[in-house]
Amino acid sequence: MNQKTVIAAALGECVHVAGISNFLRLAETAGWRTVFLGPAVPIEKVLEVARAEKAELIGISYRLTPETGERLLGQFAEQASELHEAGVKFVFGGTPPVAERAAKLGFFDKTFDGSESPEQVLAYLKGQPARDLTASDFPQHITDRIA
Ligand code: B12
Repeated sequence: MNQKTVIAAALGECVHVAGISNFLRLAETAGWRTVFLGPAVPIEKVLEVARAEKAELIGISYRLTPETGERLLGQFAEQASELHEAGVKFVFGGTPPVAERAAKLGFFDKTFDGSESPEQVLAYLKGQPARDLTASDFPQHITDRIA
């Protein structure tokens, strides 16, 4: 079965990539092929690579001024509308105020604001419905935790 590809980048002038690399690492454990475009990537470059890599999921991040982020994400959604209509999924990760504005665009399949646990992010990447975490999600014994 051919692997699905996810690409991810920090958009515009934002250089925050720690969260993106954590996300892509989880995506690898969920069986995705990952392409990391790094910090401060222009909109055009993200879309160019998305087409070249036949990405099925595109992750973008912005952690600076919320108002600037809102404008940039609006431009991104406009320029990515063709891919969006073709069924490519888009996800956003950022600070809570920017994530709130991203969610309001109604463009992103999912937005992450840092409050979600790695298990919840992994569940999304595996296409599993988000569910409330129970005690069993938090192994009680060190050996289980290490596993
Ligand atoms: C570390 C950090 C830095 C580091 C970045 C290092 C790096 N390589 O990423 C450095 C020192 C470079 C930095 C620089 C600056 N920073 Co800074 N930084 C932070 C900080 C503390 C951490 C952010 C982070 O990446 N956390 C990693 C977490 C989120 O990862 P995680 O939990 O594993 O994430 C999970 C999920 O949330 C999800 N996820 C997370 N990210 C993403 C992304 C995608 C695409 C997806 C799908 C999922 C996803 O999946 C992950 C796995 O489960 C934030 C505070 C914050 N809360 O954002 C401030 C913060 C973003 N920075 C801030 C600022 C102001 C700056 C500077 C302008 C400071 C300066 N004067 O130079 C510069 C900006 C430079 C620029 N042009 O971007 C402000 C922004 C405020 C604002 N409104 O603008 C913040 C909010 C701090 C603050 N409270 O003031 N910063």
